[in-house]
Order: sequence, then structure tokens, then C-alpha cells
Amino acid sequence: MTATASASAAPERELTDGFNLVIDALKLNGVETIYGVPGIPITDFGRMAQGAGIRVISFRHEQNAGNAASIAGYLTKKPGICLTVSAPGFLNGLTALAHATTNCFPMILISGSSEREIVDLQQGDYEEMDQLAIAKPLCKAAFRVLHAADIGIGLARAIRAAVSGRPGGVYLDLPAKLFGQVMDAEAGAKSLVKVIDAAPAQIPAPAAVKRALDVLKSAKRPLIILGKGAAYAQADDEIRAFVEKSGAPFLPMSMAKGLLSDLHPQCAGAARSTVLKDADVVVMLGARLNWLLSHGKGKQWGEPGSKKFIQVDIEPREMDSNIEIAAPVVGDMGSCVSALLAGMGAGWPAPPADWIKTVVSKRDENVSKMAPRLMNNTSPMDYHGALGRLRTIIKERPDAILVNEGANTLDLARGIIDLYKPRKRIDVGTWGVMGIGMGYCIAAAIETKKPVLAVVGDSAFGFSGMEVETICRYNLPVCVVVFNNGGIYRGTDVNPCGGADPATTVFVKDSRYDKMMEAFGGVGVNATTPDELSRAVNAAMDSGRPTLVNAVIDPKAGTESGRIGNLNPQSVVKKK
Ligand code: OXT
Ligand code: ADP
Ligand code: MG
Repeated sequence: MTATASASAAPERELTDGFNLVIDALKLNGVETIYGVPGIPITDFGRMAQGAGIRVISFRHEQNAGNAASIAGYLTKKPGICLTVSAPGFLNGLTALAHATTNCFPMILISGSSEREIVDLQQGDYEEMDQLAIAKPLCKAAFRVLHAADIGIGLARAIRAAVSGRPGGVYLDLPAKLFGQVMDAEAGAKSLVKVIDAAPAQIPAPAAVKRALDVLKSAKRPLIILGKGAAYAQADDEIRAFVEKSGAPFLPMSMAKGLLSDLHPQCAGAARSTVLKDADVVVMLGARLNWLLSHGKGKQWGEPGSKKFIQVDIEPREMDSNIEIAAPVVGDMGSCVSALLAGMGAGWPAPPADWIKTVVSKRDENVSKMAPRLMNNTSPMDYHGALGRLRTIIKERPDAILVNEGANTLDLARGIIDLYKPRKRIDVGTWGVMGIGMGYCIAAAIETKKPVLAVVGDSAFGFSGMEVETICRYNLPVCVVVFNNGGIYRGTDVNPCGGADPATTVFVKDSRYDKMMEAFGGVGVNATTPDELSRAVNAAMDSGRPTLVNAVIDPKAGTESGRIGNLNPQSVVKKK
């Protein structure tokens, strides 16, 4: 976009400014959507971006916009863009930026900021804050653009930093003054950069591939762990071919569920303890040996030294982060898995039959133990009865995106709801963070154009619940099921002093979250039995109308911290 200016004698020349250059740079690099909250100094920018054909989704809180941008990055392999105002808006978005970095999701937080001259002298500007300095330790890279002529380079650097190598969050600081800077339009256009090959292939070394295959060939009890890095890579066919050729059982981490169907004959999701303890060679594909895998040590992993690890990851420094990696394979997932496949050649030996038999019989035992619990129709509902119905709904609609947060609501849904296709399950991720829910729903609906089913605890929902208005405003095909057990983990705690204040973990009894959706023109349903729940969710998924189902769950049904109670310290010196 350009304007013209004429000095009295000089010939007319076209002008552009910072606003237009940022928009042009984003469009040049294929950015279609911005998630944000308007205000000083980016209100007009948002308006102009919308006018220029970028979809600008306005949220009620920046953290939710940031979470939306981060998961947009995960789902598309392109950096999700979040736009915030200075200081408080920036800080609200920062949690999401740090979350993106921790989870290896590509995202760019673009924030307006106050005047450098005033900020640096700490003279008290409007929303004064040294945002760049604050963002730096919390993201993969941080940049500031001071001159309009550098906007193109600034955005190019941000895009490359976000998606190349291990993806992550990038901060781009745009001071208010930059937006108004005027420059010659032709020079401005020339200053923009179209990023070529933003995430170049990283080919693994042949020696590393051979070493890994030697270790794998020696295995008597191989296991493949699939992580969200493998799902992110969109190397679905190569990964499937590798897993199937190896014949090894695979264990999907939470967001890798569905990369290969949970019903695949090699899936060991329902035999988790057995495979972790007894495997002798473990292939990690885009998964880290962090807390979610007990750092690769301890009782869960059987005898110390009883297994060798092959780790495929784009980040060399991930190797040996917790335990020794016998065969590191560094490169992008697609290239690494293709190289492994090629090296396996024809006639790769199947794992010993007794190992497969052990895994399959443990899996089948756990699945049949759970089956009857999923069919109950009791009221108030327990988690199994409710989740059993949602499991059927996802089975019938395998293209839907499942968003999941909470404690019991998370842990039980992870085990009960099977996934059939890659990148269909998005959840609390590496931090176990509450509040991703509605932001993820909005971005998932927008980026994938598929129906979204959110299964969220009543506490979890509270962190982003106001975004139901956003869901209604944009008329998104999102069905939110709030598992309402009246509290965090359970709804039964009492104040130890017996005073008037409620216990710290409980909420208002018999609350009706469905009314929130109704308040903004969506559909609200109160469901007290699994049958009612099933009817309401099916109707929502059929109609595509924004819907919130208040699923009344027995307040006694959950356990403290869900399945991670072991991480929840309990005092042994409780005073009266
Ligand atoms: O093999 P074994 O026999 O062991 O069996 C395993 C599987 O084989 C088997 N399985 C199956 N059986 C049959 N069929 C099938 N299909 C099947 N699939 C699996 O089941 C068992 C268990 O399998 P699983 O789940 O795979 O294994 P396990 O051992 O659990 O795995 C370990 C982990 C660590 C990988 C796993 O547990 C995991 O991924 N956990 C993630 C946990 C997590 O991130 N939790 C969220 C954080 S909790 C807490 O922090 C909360 N807060 C604090 C807070 C947070 N987080 N954030 C912020 C910003 N502020 C505060 C809060 C406030 S949670 C929370 C709110 C909670 O209240 P809500 O109301 O929202 O929710 P409710 O609890 O519902 O009330
Ligand atoms: P999970 O929680 O599912 O175990 P993590 O987030 O812990 O997964 O691990 C993801 C890993 O995947 C990170 O170590 C990251 O470096 C890696 N990764 C991300 N993208 C790629 C890619 N394209 N190729 C290879 N590894 C990747
Ligand atoms: Mg709850």
C-alpha cells in the first residue's frame, strides 16, 4: 500500500510507512492470520491488516491469543503470529511465548512498545517497559526494529529463528514511532525479504544412521516412542513406514497420539508401564526424556543400564540431556527417518515373537479391563462414563481436533479417547499448563477448518473461558465440554478451619458454564448423564454451532493432581 506526496517543485513520489511495510512483509511471507488484542500503539495496524486481507482475530486476553498463535505454528509448521500492545499486553502474551518455546512451537510475538529514548532513561512513558530485555530469556530469539527500512530484515530474521532447527517462540519489538515512519515506497518494497527455505532440511550423518541401525538390530525388545516433534514434522508417511518396517511396538506421547492410529496393531499406548520397563532398545522420535518420561531413569525404566537409547532430534544439545544416548541421530525428522528406512533395506528382522506377545497381551488386558467402565450411564457422571461417549464421537469423526486440559479430565481423556490421524490431539504440553483451551480451539478451527471438540476441566476452562465470546463472534465450529466436578481435582474439599470461606480447591456448587455460551448467542446444554452428553455433543458437531456443554461430574470422582499425584508434595506436619 502506498500514498503519494509532492513537494512544491519536486516530482510526485510514492510513500509508504511502517504500518504498511509490516503488513506488506507479513503478506509477502504468506502470513494469513494474526491473533491478538488491539490497543495503543497497534490499533490502526490491526485495522489496516484486516483491510489488506489478513485475517485478524481479536481476543479478550493476550495469553489466549498467544496460545492460539503457538498452536497455529504447531499445526502448520509456519510461525503463528500474535500481536499485542505494549507492557501489560506484552506481558500477557509472554506466558504464551515462553510456552511456545518450551514446547518447540514456532511463534512470533509482535508487540508494540514505547519510545526507546524515554524507556531507556526511565522517564515514565505510557506503558513503559524494556520489553526486549524481558522477552530475551524467555524465547528463542528477540529482535527490535528501529527503522522502517529494516522491517523486512527484522521479520525475515524472526521467521527463520522461529521455524529453523528446533522451533520456538520469537519476540519482535516494534516501537510506536516505527509505525509512523515514512519512506519512499519503492525503496520500502525493495527492503522487504521473502524468506526462502525457512526451515532447511538437516540431513543426518551416514555414520550416525548406521550406528543407530546397528543398535536397533541388536534389540530383543525394541520400543519406539513418538513425541510431538515427530507429529510436528509432518513426515507422517516416512514415520509410519519406519515403525511398520521395524515391527517394534510404539508408544505415543500425548500429542503424538494418532500419528499412527491408536488402534494400530503395534500401538503400545495401553501397555505403557510394560514397554517402558522391559524394552532393551528405545528409539525416541521427536520426544524428550523430560519429566513426562521420568528423565529416562528410575523404577519406571526397569533395571538401571538395562536399555540403550537411539534418539532422533533436530537439536544436537538434546542428546545426553538426562541419560547417555547410545546412538544420537541429529537432523530433521523427515530426513532422519528416511535415512533410517533406506539403511534398513529389505528383509529387516522382525522383533522376537515373545516380546510382541507380551506387549499385546498386556495391552489387550488393560483395554478389556477399561471397556465396561466406559459404558456406564450413571448420574452424576463419572469420568469414564462421560469420556466413553466422547471416545465414540471422535471415532465417528476422526478428522475433528481434540483439545484437552485439566487434571483428571486430561489424564483420563488421554487414555480413553483414541485418535486416528496425526495432529488431532492438542493439550497442555510440556508444562502441563492450564489455560491453553479456548485459544487452541480458536486457532485449531481457523487453521484446520475442521470441527473442534474441547474436553476441559472446570478449573482449566476458567483460565480462558471468556474467549467463548470470541468463539461466538467468529462463529467457529467449536464444542466445549466442561467437566464440571465443582473444583480443582475434586469438588469435595472443605476449609480445614470450618470457616465461611470455601476450601482452596472448590468452586461454586452446581454452576452452569453452559449459560456463558448462551450469553453470547451460542448453544448451551446442561448434561447430567452420558446419554445426554452424547446427544448434545453430536448435535454440536453436526451443526457446527458454537456450543458449551456443562457436563455434571460427580465431585468425588477425581483424584488429587490426576495421574501425577507423585509430583504433589504433601506436608506430614499438618497443624490444626
Ligand atoms: O501400563 P499401565 O498399567 O501403567 O497403564 C497405563 C496405560 O497403559 C493405560 N492406558 C490404557 N488402558 C486401557 N485402554 C487404553 N486405551 C489405555 N491407554 C493407556 O493407562 C495407564 C495410564 O496411561 P498414561 O496416562 O499414558 O500413563 P501415565 O502413567 O499417566 O503417564 C505419565 C505421564 C506423566 C506421561 C502422564 O501422566 C502425563 O502426560 N501427564 C500430564 C499431566 C499434566 O500435565 N497435568 C496437568 C497439570 S496438573 C496441575 O498442575 C494442575 N493445576 C495447576 C496449574 C497449572 N497446571 N497451570 C497453571 C497455569 N496454573 C495452575 C490446576 C489448576 S491441574 C489444574 C486444574 C485441575 O482441575 P480441573 O477442574 O481442570 O480438572 P479435574 O481434575 O478434572 O477437576
Ligand atoms: P513430547 O512432549 O511429545 O515428548 P517434546 O516436546 O518433549 O515431545 O519433544 C519434541 C522434540 O522434537 C524436541 O526435542 C524438538 O527438538 C524435536 N523436534 C521438533 N521438530 C523437529 C523436527 N522437525 N525434526 C526433528 N526433531 C524435531
Ligand atoms: Mg474440576
